[in-house]
Amino acid sequence: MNIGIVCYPTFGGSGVVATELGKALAKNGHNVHFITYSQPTRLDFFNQNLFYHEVDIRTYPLFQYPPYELALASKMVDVVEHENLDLLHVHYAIPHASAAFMAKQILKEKNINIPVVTTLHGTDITLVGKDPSYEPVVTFSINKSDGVTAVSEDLKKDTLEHFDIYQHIEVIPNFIDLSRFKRQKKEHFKTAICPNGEKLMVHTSNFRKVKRVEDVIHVFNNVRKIIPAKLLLVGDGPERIKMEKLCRELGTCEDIRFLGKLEAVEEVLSVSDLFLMPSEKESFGLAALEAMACEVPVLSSNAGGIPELNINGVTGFTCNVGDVKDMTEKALYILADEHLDTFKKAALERAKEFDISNILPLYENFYDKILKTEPA
Ligand code: GMT
Repeated sequence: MNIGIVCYPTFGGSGVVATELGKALAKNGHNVHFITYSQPTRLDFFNQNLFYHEVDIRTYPLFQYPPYELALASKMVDVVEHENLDLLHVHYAIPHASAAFMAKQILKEKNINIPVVTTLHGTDITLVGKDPSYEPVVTFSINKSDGVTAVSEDLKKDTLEHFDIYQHIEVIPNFIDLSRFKRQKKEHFKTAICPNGEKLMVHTSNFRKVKRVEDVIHVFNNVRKIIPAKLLLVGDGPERIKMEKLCRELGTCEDIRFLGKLEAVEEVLSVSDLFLMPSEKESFGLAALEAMACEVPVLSSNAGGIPELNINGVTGFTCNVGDVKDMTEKALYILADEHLDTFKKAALERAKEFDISNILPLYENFYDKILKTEPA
């Protein structure tokens, strides 16, 4: 198949899923054409079946806001036509699904039918999409897609509850490449960070409000009063400065390291004992899956689709959003020497169910089904 993938090229979960999916499809013999405004962060290797097309965004003094959606639609038209694409797969509804609809209509005028698959990732539905300034376009472009997937049952439910959707939504969960995400021998790194055998807690995110990084710091602060522990914070974003201030106020700075946007996050996960994800909303929780693949148990909130991944009492615990007291108790339970290994093993076993080899065929079968459907 010749497949076009449209996504955000950044560190965000939707871009990571889209890029890793494209890479896996290419390894399976498909030609994959990425269409984005810059090279996707995880598109970091050469494969003869992988192609990248950059969206040219021309600005003009009249434009207070350069019309990215138009430039993207035009690029989609160009790539579909000249690379003979069979299907466009757009990740994140805004503005990719509506740009794809426009491209599809333009191509129809040229007697080209291009099926569009839209994957909903989370904030395009749970936060931004619901906003009245976007809702009508989001509803329309989901309904006009030829196929729609969501990354969890919870996200599907949320979409059907908040938007007037008549299109079927197929749930295809996030996945992990276990050949990359696995526990590596990095003991020297652990000794450098935890010289006295402290337990190592870790959080990775884009430091947006919805991630509740302050709960991570409060839970850590409570834990370290009882057992020796350190905390690594990976990623960066709008809440970072406030979080640094909070560490200073709590006097925890010497036990916390802000590592910024790390590419080789699996190296940090390889030496960690507990991953924290106290998010207010989370459609799936890809970062938690990456941790579990590296044998790290997860202490999370029970928001959104997280409980579909993190099994309460088995691979970690799921607590009510903001319940720092409960999270502290559960963190101490997991970190206890007599429990930790059992949780670590269970986390890995659960992660194996989401290996790319199990999830890739779900996308391929879905594409086949869409391609066999007569155009409306
Ligand atoms: O978590 C973020 O803020 C990034 C966001 C994105 O769109 O890039 O991630 C969303 O998509 C991921 C991949 O499908 C999911 O694993 C995340 O749970 C989801 N984030 C939220 O729902 C907040």
